[in-house]
Amino acid sequence: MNEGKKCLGCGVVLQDQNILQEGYTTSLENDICQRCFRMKNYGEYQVVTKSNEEYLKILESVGKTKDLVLYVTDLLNLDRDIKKIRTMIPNKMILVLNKKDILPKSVKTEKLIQYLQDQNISFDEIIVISANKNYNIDYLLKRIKHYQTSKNVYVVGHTNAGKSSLINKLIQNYSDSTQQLTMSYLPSTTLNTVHIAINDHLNLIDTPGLVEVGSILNYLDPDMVKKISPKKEIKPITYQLRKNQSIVIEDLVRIDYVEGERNSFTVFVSNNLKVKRFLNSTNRSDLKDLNKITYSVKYDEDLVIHGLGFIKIVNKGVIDVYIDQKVETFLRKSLI
Ligand SMILES: Nc1nc2c(ncn2[C@@H]2O[C@H](COP(=O)(O)OP(=O)(O)OP(=O)(O)O)[C@@H](O)[C@H]2O)c(=O)[nH]1
Ligand SMILES: [Mg+2]
Repeated sequence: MNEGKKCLGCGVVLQDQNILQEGYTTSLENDICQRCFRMKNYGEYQVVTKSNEEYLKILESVGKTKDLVLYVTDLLNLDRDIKKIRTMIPNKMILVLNKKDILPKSVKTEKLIQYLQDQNISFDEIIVISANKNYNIDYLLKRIKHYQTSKNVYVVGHTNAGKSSLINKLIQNYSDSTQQLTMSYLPSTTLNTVHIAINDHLNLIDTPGLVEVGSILNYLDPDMVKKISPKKEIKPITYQLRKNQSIVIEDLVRIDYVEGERNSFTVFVSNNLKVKRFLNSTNRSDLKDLNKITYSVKYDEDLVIHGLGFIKIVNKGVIDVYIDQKVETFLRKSLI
């Protein structure tokens, strides 16, 4: 394939030979591929499955530069292993916590920053933003200027964290460019690096996101992916559960409270999802054909359902979680 012109939306190398392959466009005169064109103009989304091999190569090459890196992660789906990317590349790095707008307004920025500082991973700074709501973007730009070591600043992180959305916001706010990176609620939107000159002193480089195999996003159809992706502030629902009661989220996950005193479960997922409570779960078989994992919950922990959200559980107890076995779940110290 020619190593020539790249799509300005997603970075894929453009080609006009094979409609079934990545990067197809009807004419090489075009600036974006057909997939980006359709996503931008018709909201028609086309799923691409990407391996992480290329991603790791890109990270490796970023690590060979001395350039500043923005590591973007989204607050509803905080990377389980923030250390991983940090230890892979030694660059100066700002941890950018995106999508502040979907957490309840009562959650304080300082508390989120403290939560991550407590994990003892070295970042030059941790900054909370919302790319969609333009929150704290001015401050982020100031800090980029402060830390940058050359013109180039790389933007990395898992898929769907909002890297391209952030860069678009910076383009919109601070440059004359009309270039728009392609954004979508589906994983693997950006397919290769894309360079964007914000001004003479700042060149942002978008990268494809790391695909996390444990994320539920990989296993749902596009409509459902859209439904589980919150656009607005989440209105958490709290359930007081006794032993043998359950919470069921759509037909995605069932949580049985099997052992413990009366306990409080607060569900942080998209408001579009139906959440039900069973007052007596012993006689209900809903979703019990899914894979079961039993957790012993300690005081004040979140059950994280990768890609979907989390459930804050206040007291200790034992829960059974029924979920597709490909989807990763885990406990962590409560975020909120
Ligand atoms: N609520 C909310 N949604 C956001 C925000 N930033 C991005 N999103 C949404 O998150 C989804 C993913 O955004 P992208 O910018 O495509 O994410 P990305 O990190 O570039 O993803 P890849 O290219 O696949 O690696 C889209 O549905 C965005 O609208 C934000 O600040 N708040
Ligand atoms: Mg992207």
